Amino acid sequence: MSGLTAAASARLERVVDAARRGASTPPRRTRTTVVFGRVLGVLVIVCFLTGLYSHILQNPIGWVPLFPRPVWLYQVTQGTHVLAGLVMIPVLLAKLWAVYPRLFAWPPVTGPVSLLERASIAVLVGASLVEVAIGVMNIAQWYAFDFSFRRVHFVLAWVIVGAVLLHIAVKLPTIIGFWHARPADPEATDRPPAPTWPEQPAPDPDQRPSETEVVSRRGAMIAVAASAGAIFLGTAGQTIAPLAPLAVLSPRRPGIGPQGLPVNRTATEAGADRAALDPTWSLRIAGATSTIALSHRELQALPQTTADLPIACVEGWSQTATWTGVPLRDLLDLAGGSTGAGVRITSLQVRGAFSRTAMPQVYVDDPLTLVALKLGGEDLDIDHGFPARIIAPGRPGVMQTKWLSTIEAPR
Ligand SMILES: Nc1nc2c(c(=O)[nH]1)N[C@H]1C(S)=C(S)[C@@H](COP(=O)(O)O)O[C@H]1N2
Ligand SMILES: [Mo]
Repeated sequence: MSGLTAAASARLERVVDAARRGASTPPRRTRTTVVFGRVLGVLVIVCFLTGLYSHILQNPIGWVPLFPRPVWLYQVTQGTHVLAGLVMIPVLLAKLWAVYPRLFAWPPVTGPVSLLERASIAVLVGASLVEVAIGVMNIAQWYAFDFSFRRVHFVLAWVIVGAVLLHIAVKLPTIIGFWHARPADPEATDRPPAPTWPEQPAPDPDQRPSETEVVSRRGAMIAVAASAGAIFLGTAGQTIAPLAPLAVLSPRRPGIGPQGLPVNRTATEAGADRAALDPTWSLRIAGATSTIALSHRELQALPQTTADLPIACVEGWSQTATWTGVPLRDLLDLAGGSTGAGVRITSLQVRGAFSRTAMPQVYVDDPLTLVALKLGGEDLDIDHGFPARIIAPGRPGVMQTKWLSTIEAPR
């Protein structure tokens, strides 16, 4: 038994030793780590802010104002969110590769600060990997897990940002020390000793990296930049129209689908097809003072508005199309106007999420919020929401309810 333990600990020592030696290979030099760290930091901030924006649009907070215009705002923020998250993958892996020997540093913890430091790194690494992995699964429409993607993605985002802040706080003395040691002070030859686990050690002018080290470090950077670039080009076309032909890595591409527009969930999948094709269908609208029901023909007889508006899916694809329909506020006016408290919208759909949405008042008031009947001048395809769907400016695709059944202003 004790022989086994001894063998195991000898083996562990060898692993730790090898890992430590790995730490001194040129591309893993601290500067590389710092560069990857900064790029990662920027991508994390971009993803966090754009993600927060998307979250607020879907879960409005009373005092936070919402902006329907510019109509392409969400298209840009969410496209950026998904692209930054995808490009992050090679950078995250490179950062892991660059710091991995430190994970074997011995002793693992030297005091309360180092404990905090190591804990923040462990949390950061773990949470980031899970965050990116479930994000990729989601945009690939592989909904394999039972938990709510949005809730977990949101909570992990805060965990990651907290760990980053903790990480920076712990490193602050090193960072400040580095800045103080830096000024061109010719007397400052006796620099403070480089900390044993520095993120940004004072550069030692006597130890310039050799030619080969520079090349391999550059090689590491080029490899990461190339894979990040390939991921960008292979997916950006899902939201940046001119790049569409290159979007070989993206699950949905602009222009592919009925009426030249992608579909997230078909009428059959949603169990909405029978009710949607029922000739006795009518849209029930409850306004401030009365409730009316309008048939497809009656809706078509009202004054129509045509506008170019994007469908901008939370999963990162977006496409602008020409929609024609009746402004929602005109319809509410036929039922006594709105109540100022937004509207509740229900779909004919019987299966799956998104059959109900709440629409805040700013969108109800916007003249471009339409009960759309046509797409590109033709009646809506059933998979785009025939007989009528909502299309509002600046809102996530998931709230652009298809196969409308009722619209009610809470009284
Ligand atoms: N009733 C209903 N409306 C819905 C959905 C749905 O599943 N059910 N999917 C939403 C999502 S996630 C998106 S991105 C858009 C896609 O619109 P499209 O299929 O017309 O392109 O519709 C939205 N409207
Ligand atoms: Mo979506």
